[in-house]
Amino acid sequence: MKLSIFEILLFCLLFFNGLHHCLAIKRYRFELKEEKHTKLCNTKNILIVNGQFPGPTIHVHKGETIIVDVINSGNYNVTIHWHGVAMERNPWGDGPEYITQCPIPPGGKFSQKVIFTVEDGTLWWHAHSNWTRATVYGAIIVHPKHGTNYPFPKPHAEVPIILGEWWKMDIQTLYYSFLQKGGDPNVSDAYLINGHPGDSYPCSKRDMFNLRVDQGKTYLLRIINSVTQNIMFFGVANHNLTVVGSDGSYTKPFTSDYVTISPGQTIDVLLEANQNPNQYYMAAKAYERTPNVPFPRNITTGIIHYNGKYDTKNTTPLPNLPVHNDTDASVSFTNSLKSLASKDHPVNVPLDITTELFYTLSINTFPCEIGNTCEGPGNTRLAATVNNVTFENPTVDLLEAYYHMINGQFQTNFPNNPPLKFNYTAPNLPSEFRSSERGTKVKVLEYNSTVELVFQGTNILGGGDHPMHLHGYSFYVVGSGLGNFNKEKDPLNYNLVDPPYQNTIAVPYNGWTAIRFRADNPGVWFMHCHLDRHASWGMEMAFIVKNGKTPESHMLPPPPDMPRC
Ligand SMILES: *[C@@H]1O[C@H](CO)[C@@H](O)[C@H](O)[C@H]1NC(C)=O
Ligand SMILES: *[C@@H]1O[C@H](CO)[C@@H](O)[C@H](O)[C@H]1NC(C)=O
Ligand SMILES: *[C@@H]1O[C@H](CO)[C@@H](O)[C@H](O)[C@H]1NC(C)=O
Ligand SMILES: *[C@@H]1O[C@H](CO)[C@@H](O)[C@H](O)[C@H]1NC(C)=O
Ligand SMILES: *[C@@H]1O[C@H](CO)[C@@H](O)[C@H](O)[C@H]1NC(C)=O
Ligand SMILES: *[C@@H]1O[C@H](CO)[C@@H](O)[C@H](O)[C@H]1NC(C)=O
Ligand SMILES: *[C@@H]1O[C@H](CO)[C@@H](O)[C@H](O)[C@H]1NC(C)=O
Ligand SMILES: *[C@@H]1O[C@H](CO)[C@@H](O)[C@H](O)[C@H]1NC(C)=O
Ligand SMILES: *[C@@H]1O[C@H](CO)[C@@H](O)[C@H](O)[C@H]1NC(C)=O
Ligand SMILES: [Cu+2]
Repeated sequence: MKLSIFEILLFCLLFFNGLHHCLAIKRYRFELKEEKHTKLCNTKNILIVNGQFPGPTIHVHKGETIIVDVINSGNYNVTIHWHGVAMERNPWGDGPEYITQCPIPPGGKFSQKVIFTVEDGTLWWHAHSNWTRATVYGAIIVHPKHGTNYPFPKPHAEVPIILGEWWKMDIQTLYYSFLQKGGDPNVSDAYLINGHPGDSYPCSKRDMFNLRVDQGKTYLLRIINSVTQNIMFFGVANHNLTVVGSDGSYTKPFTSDYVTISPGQTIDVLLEANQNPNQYYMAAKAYERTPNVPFPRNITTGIIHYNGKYDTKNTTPLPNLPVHNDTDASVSFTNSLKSLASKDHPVNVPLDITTELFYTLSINTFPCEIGNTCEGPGNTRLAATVNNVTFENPTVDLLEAYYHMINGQFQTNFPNNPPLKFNYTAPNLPSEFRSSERGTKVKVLEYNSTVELVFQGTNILGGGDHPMHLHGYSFYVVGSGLGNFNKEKDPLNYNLVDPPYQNTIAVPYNGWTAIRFRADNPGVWFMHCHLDRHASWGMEMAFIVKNGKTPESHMLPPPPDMPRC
């Protein structure tokens, strides 16, 4: 079919909000396929994009729209999510399986329109279908608008540092065995930096990420945590890091010798190559506070390699990272994040709150099926909840069910408060608290309502840190603390001046975190813990944000090639 220029222009105006966007539109091709990869002396097939691991980096400028043609040449259903991209009015392209779309079947294709608006900095993309994200991920770099600069001196070079995880076994096998046994998943065999385990793992001595630097120059490291089961500490030996951004938003610069980064988060840091020419380790390791939760204890390493002549046999020490259960170190880094709050990068924290929500986050149990044995405590099956509801996927995705009013897929009675008030963080909570209710419940928000949501971690079954991720929005993190949230006292200490603007925030172990956002992006938006085991146990829910009154505040129509269930 041939289109006339007039038809092309009309098409542009209708679908891409104007000609400029249409002509500037960049297309990416993402082909997913199982391919051979070697790590830790073991070769196996993994699902990857365009033969690359980590996958390709997407480069855009602030405010651009791109189209990614996702082609599934693999053997399993899959979906791709653009993590941290608000996707204004376009939940259709967001990606979470059974929330905004049905999976792309093997042999299928879906062209996702990814709409960038306010995002500025580092984000990432990953699969959002069971645990396929373990190998399917890559960086998204949002450069400043043409003709504008960073709010810091231009670095000599920019480098994504993607933390990942590697299992010797197949991910589907891992996932099904996890679901079947009802306990914690088998821990991974290695952490990775840009796909490389590094020399603390036997068989990987030479498989190490290597960054060459010139003395006297400054490098922007765009750190992304794509690990599936742990918050991580990261650092570079003998070097301080100056944090300048997080989750696609600039921060007030601050200096630290380590970074705490949750799965889902990005942290941008400036590394000044200001030491004697040598080789210096970078390293990452797990933060895990919950006693008895198994986690990989080894570190992953990479090398900062100064250009020049020196004796490379002089091994430098590893960076001095906090101990694995140092909650103070984890929390104090996160609490240092502040928005830039400048004239060019203002904050817009909602001050008049119309919708107050209080959500508890718990690890729970279900009885094991009769005749089966389960690995949860006392022969139970582990579960997890938000306000005591264990989320279950619908059979038709929520967005489709909402848009086409298909009955019976979800209920709109997600509770604003937990069903029971108790001392959430007290030791030895009664074992009756461990059971939960299964359901597919959503919270409906009026368009333009201003939401305050307080997450409260509970100590049911020992507590945990929960990196909570909201799709469709970034939110201001106005407060956080250890213990129980105090409705009278804690709001007095909220930061309403320069709170960080995040899409993922770790609710501390037996603590709370308060976030605020304006519900001005209509659609169906998933919210979940970004530790995959907690999400798979049910620590998930979704918001439906209604359309506003004007056509510009309505969801866009669905694209013609939405995958079907
Ligand atoms: C994902 O997991 C569910 C069970 O939770 C299963 O029914 C479904 O087949 C899985 N999808 C793929 C692609 O493995
Ligand atoms: C998980 O780990 C256990 C203990 O190390 C091992 O026996 C089991 O085979 C592993 N499971 C899978 C699916 O590999
Ligand atoms: C962890 O690191 C130690 C010391 O480098 C090494 O001996 C050990 O084999 C590593 N463990 C794994 C699982 O690779
Ligand atoms: C890192 O920063 C700390 C605190 O500002 C300072 O004491 C230390 O000397 C710095 N280290 C390096 C290697 O610059
Ligand atoms: C941290 O772990 C160490 C063992 O490695 C233990 O002795 C200590 O009590 C733990 N601290 C906390 C706060 O759990
Ligand atoms: C909750 O439990 C903690 C830990 O035992 C205790 O310190 C605190 O006083 C309790 N709070 C209330 C309101 O009972
Ligand atoms: C959660 O719901 C279950 C089932 O209704 C109930 O037995 C349990 O007590 C509830 N737990 C809490 C902490 O509200
Ligand atoms: C949203 O609400 C604010 C007040 O909180 C109001 O100023 C603004 O006009 C509203 N926007 C829309 C599109 O309704
Ligand atoms: C793939 O997705 C389709 C559509 O939702 C579903 O019917 C099918 O069971 C899925 N296959 C697997 C293996 O999960
Ligand atoms: Cu969690």
